[in-house]
Amino acid sequence: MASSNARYRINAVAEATGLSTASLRAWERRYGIPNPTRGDSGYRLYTEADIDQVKRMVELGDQGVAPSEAARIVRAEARQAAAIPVDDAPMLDTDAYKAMVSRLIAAAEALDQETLEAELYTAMGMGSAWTIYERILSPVLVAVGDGWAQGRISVGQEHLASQVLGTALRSIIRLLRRPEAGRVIVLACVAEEQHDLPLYGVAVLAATLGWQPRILGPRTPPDALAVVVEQTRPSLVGLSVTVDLVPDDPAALFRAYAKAAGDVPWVLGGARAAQYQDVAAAAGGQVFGGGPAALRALLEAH
Ligand code: B12
Repeated sequence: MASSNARYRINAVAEATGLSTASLRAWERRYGIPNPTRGDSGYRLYTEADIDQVKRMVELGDQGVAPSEAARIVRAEARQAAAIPVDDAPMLDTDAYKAMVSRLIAAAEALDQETLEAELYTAMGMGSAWTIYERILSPVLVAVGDGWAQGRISVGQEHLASQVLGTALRSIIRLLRRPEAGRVIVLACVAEEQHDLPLYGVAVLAATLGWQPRILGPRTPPDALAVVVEQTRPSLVGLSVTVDLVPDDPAALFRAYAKAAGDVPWVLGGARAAQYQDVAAAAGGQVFGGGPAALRALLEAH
């Protein structure tokens, strides 16, 4: 019996994922992903989630992960995603969050990926998606960064932490996606900026408030942003800068981003946004320097 939102036939899934219909059937047989249902006519019918899972396996495959391992990761992410309450979950007491943050940092310092993932799975049940970001993921990332800056944490430990937490954040965003969601917000890092995880924080709150986040990620040049703005017609563009970038001509850089945004309002945020206040404002952008409450107000104001 086909489930209500299983509506894609195998050819459409092949087109959407870039996999042949033969590979889709082979993966189904070997790895249980995808897992289509059968329509009254006996044809395989796939859901959006099936397509997402196949795309995720392809993405992992492109990173050199073997299909069987990729299937294990996709299933773990689906279990993790299923454990995340969306928004009105009760808050726990502060000590519970602090204890979880310490356990996650300890697992990262021990380079213990299994414990890190298992603790993250537990953390996913500790509040709304935004609460999990604000009270657990963000404090862990800041602590890891400070540990790195003070020489207590190695680049390897920092990379493991940001990779595993990054994967969890991408799962959260995937879970928060609402087909009926309204306006699009395009989120991108400026010029040479590699820190895209802060954008995922913004996207978690935006998605919780009914936005459709489109995350372009690190180092997005103005002309690439222009194409995405043209095609997606967003209601807001969010740019992020976290480290001291030394663009040759910051004024010209932000004029180029302003041109890329066109008539769409754009906001510059991130740990280092304030230093571009004048040039960004002169180019017509708003510079955001507030905390979580201000971020919510900004997203609700647009
Ligand atoms: C993970 C990480 C990396 C990863 C990036 C992983 C990724 N994909 O993002 C890698 C390894 C690539 C990296 C590289 C570097 N990093 Co680094 N990194 C970090 C770390 C540990 C976490 C970053 C993170 O995820 N933050 C998430 C949260 C905590 O960020 P947030 O700023 O609170 O974001 C919120 C707000 O700022 C706001 N916001 C942010 N963007 C926007 C945009 C809009 C539109 C709006 C409205 C709001 C908004 O909302 C967000 C959500 O609440 C930080 C530590 C830290 N304190 O952040 C160091 C840190 C940022 N890195 C640092 C440095 C120095 C570097 C390197 C220069 C190191 C080197 N020598 O190579 C390179 C720079 C590369 C580059 N060109 O960008 C320093 C920066 C110091 C400074 N300010 O200049 C930090 C602070 C570490 C430290 N304590 O010294 N890093």
